Amino acid sequence: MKIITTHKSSDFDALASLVAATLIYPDAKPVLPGTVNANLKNFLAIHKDLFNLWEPNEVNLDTVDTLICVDTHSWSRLDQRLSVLSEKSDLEVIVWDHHEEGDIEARELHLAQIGSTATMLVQQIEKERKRITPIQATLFLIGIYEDTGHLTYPSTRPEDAYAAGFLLDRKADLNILGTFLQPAYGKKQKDILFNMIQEGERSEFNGFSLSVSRVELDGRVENLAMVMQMYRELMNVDVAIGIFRDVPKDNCMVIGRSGVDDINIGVLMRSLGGGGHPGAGSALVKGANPDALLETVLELLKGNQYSSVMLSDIMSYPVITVNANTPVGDVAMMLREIGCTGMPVVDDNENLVGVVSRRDFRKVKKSAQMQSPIKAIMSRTIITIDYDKSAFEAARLMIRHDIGRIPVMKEGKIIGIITRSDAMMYFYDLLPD
Ligand SMILES: [Mn+2]
Repeated sequence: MKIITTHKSSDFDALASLVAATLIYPDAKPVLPGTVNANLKNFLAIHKDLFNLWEPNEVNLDTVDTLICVDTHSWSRLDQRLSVLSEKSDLEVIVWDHHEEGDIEARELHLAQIGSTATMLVQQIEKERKRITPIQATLFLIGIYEDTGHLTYPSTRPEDAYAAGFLLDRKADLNILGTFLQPAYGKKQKDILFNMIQEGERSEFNGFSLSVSRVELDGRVENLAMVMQMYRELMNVDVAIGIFRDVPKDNCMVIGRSGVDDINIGVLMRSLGGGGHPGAGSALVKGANPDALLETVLELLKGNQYSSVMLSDIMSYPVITVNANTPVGDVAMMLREIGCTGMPVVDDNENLVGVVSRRDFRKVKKSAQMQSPIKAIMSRTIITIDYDKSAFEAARLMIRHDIGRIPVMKEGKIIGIITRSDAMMYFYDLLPD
């Protein structure tokens, strides 16, 4: 006999994967672990009969020759009643999982770095052209949405969004989905936020306002990121830090939010082993003492290691400039050779006197003009930025003046140039460390 199973404390991705696997392996029995999470319990209260699920003690394990594991491949995460299977030497094992770690050895191992396991199985269903009902499509979509935070978590891959599109096309019902997915801001989140505000300590550092809260959680809570966002807004501070200690798991989740250019939360979180963006980030620290962790965070904040990347770190240099008397034709050739769309124009003393970009060459009407000095067609409105300003400021200038490159100045001299792609590299966190 073949059975399919998934991890205990099953969530929607687990159930979705379990049911999806029955379409790929129609001769296998889906075995749901005895413990499922609260949302799933509500869902099953209504939908259980539709899926023909089995309990572990309803299966004669002696006759099981094939085990298909979905959304986990760790023996310790399976229902304990199935653990005897680990001693079967001739057991055929097939795994579909998006978790990297696991100790179940499989003959057929399907692992992917993807937002949800349901996505992997939906891809397979699509490939095999299996028919799915609207209810199945709804369940699979709930699985994907739950594990990807409605396609917003950083772990989300294009495949998750494609699978979601495929399921909507197969009539997944968004109303049902809304009913069973935990409301983003529910009672649990409200209680946590209330506690945080009551206990939040407001302080100042390096001229910025900061609010910090430590919270003890009894297990996993969804959407803490959103709670943090609201916390920073309500406390009305530049920087907000939350340390959430998951007591049963003995780990701490640090979540930060910053509303100012000079404090880069992503950099701070990276030094704690996490990640993020200038305005928001998080890190999961195992076995940490929240007080010690808070101290580390404060030290990082105060110790300048957080400090926003300065333009001089991300700008392009050396800058290729052109003398104002260079003939237009020569400049055109230079630009083509170096593959640039524009460059700063300087006088004989290397002072910036203008900028020339491809657009300016449209002013050239007669070929004789190719001999004129570049200063005849260059643009004399010069927008520059000082080297100690932030990437945010550079981006704001680019948007306001509709320009794609800004000379970076130090004591009146050009020391570099910041382009749109430099700024994008920064905002999308693509800078090499
Ligand atoms: Mn999952």
